[in-house]
Amino acid sequence: HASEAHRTDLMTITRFVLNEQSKHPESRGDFTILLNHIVLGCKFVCSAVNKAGLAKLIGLAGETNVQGEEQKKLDVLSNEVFIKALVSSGRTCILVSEEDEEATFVEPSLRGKYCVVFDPLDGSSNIDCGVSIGTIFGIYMMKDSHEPTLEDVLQPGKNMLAAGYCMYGSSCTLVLSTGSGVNGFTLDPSLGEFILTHADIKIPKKGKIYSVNEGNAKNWDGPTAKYVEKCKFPKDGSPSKSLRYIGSMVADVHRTLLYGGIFLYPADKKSPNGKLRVLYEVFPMSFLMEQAGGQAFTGKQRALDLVPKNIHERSPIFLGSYDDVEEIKALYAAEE
Ligand code: AHM
Ligand code: MG
Repeated sequence: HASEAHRTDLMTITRFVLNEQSKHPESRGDFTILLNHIVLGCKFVCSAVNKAGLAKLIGLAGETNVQGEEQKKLDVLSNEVFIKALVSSGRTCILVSEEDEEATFVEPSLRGKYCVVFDPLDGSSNIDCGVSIGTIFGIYMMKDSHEPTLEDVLQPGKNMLAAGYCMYGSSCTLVLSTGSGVNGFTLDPSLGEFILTHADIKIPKKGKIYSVNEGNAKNWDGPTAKYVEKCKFPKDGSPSKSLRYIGSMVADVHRTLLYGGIFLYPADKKSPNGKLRVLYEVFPMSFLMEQAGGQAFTGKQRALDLVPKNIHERSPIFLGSYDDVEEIKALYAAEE
């Protein structure tokens, strides 16, 4: 009985990834071990976010608690947890975090073959008011296992082996792609396990929602302005689109993935490269979008073809439903 199987035969994220990896005869479980450490970080951050209001973890950086220890801000704490979990996995070599100016090179005795780029807690403006925030990550394989250099992480997004995010929202949801589709897992707090709840996510071919910070409109370029105008006042008789904008990339992208539509963080006159970071925001989300049947475009090219020159580089990004991104591509092509 299928329904009974659902209740007793739990597809945890570890089991799921082990199944996937078993298709690769050369795999020795290293990826599964790495992922387990990422999952540990996500569970920790989830629990810290849930307790944040109560435990006064928020906004107290610099202050001391009763034990005389310094209280850490949630984003600083999350970063430390991920760095320590990733290093101790023994499977990583280079770590790039939004929180750290410099990349972390893992000491030789703990070194593995993977590079992880991540934003431990994205959506900082939403932390203090309890709105959804998330962790974003991407995984590369070292080019060669000799001396690691920054070149190992300054690779185009299409070279990523895996990417994902975890959203700390009304439930804790981890969305992952290892390059063969996209799957979503929800944390069962009573088990402490992520259970497969969204198998093989495909983004609708066309959506009814656009998602952008319209407060920046006065500084937009022509194609972005034209596109948003079309969303509001379509000339072809199609219905106008709804606007949804949380200001938390993970939440805005998650909704876009499930409901369809487009998420935009364009260039503007004040920030000619947009706001979002190539390595740990734009690439992982673009990887997931493509794996779900959508597209990701920078205004000039396929986002995953970008080759970043430095680890904190930014890029404009338009991502979401295939047809919607096709429209913005056409507007940029007409500009040239
Ligand atoms: P952060 O890394 O400081 O949290 O900034 C990234 C966030 C994204 O989650 C979100 O898409 C974007 O910034 C929102 O920016 P804005 O407030 O300019 O609309
Ligand atoms: Mg961020």
